[in-house]
Amino acid sequence: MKSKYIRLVRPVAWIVFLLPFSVGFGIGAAKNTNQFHIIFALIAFVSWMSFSFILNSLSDKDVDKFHDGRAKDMNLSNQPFVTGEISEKKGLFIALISVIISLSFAWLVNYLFFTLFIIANIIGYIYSMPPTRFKTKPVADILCNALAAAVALIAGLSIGGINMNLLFIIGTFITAAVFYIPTVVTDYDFDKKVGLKTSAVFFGPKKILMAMYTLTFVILTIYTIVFLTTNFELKISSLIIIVYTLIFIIASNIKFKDGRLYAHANWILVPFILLSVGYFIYGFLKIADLIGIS
Ligand code: GPP
Ligand code: MG
Repeated sequence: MKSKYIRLVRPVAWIVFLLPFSVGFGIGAAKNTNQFHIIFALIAFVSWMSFSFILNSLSDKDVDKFHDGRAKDMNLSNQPFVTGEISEKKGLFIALISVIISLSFAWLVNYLFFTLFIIANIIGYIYSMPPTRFKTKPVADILCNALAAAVALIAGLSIGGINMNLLFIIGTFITAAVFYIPTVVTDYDFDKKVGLKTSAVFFGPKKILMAMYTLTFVILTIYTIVFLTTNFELKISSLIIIVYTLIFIIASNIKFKDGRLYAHANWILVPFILLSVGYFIYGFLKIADLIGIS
């Protein structure tokens, strides 16, 4: 089994937020982007994720013990607060160190990046921890993830600091909501059994998937406008998002049977990691002045 610290912070699951962050980095990067800022930004990102996932494991300790290993990056019943390999006190201590590192390095990037990382860490906290524990509140669970993805995108953009497009940012927020919905529908049986009132449990899987189709229509409209009105790299990005969202929606629809959705985590994880790597390479090529944009 993986190290208890890996099971504590769940790096594979970070990929979900790495994608908007790397898209932002790729699009925002420029010839004069400070390379130290990229390293500082990555440390801030990793520590933010570590903080958010430790708190999530801690607050989910009593429900994760019933997890059967399905549809996740790991079998959550093996997370170290469930197995007792890491004490709550030690976990909280590592979380505290993580948030301090995250904000300290964010401070070294720029003011906007720092402000966004304060917000990102607050979202990580209120999503999992009482009294808010938004992961168990209908709509709030979706909004937290969508907002965290949008914040990650803007933070990524702010590293290089160019090419911010409001419509593209709004599109990212809605796209993140659309990608989050099937995951919460997949968790439906488990969340219902353990008494968590997520959006899927509250509205029912069918209704929440209907909301997803409506939002997909909004996404297609937004990215079509971005495609028609912006430069080459935003055009390509819009096209990628349109095509992948459509494939994802159709795949989710095919897999939805008898009011249940059993979607393997790899439908998200594999394309997300490939796209993240692609955008990082693209950003570095721009910084090295090997690619120009028009
Ligand atoms: C997983 O939540 C944890 C996160 C999505 C981290 C939250 C961080 C943000 C910045 C929003 P979960 O408990 O709903 O899912 P899992 O069952 O995978 O732990
Ligand atoms: Mg959890």
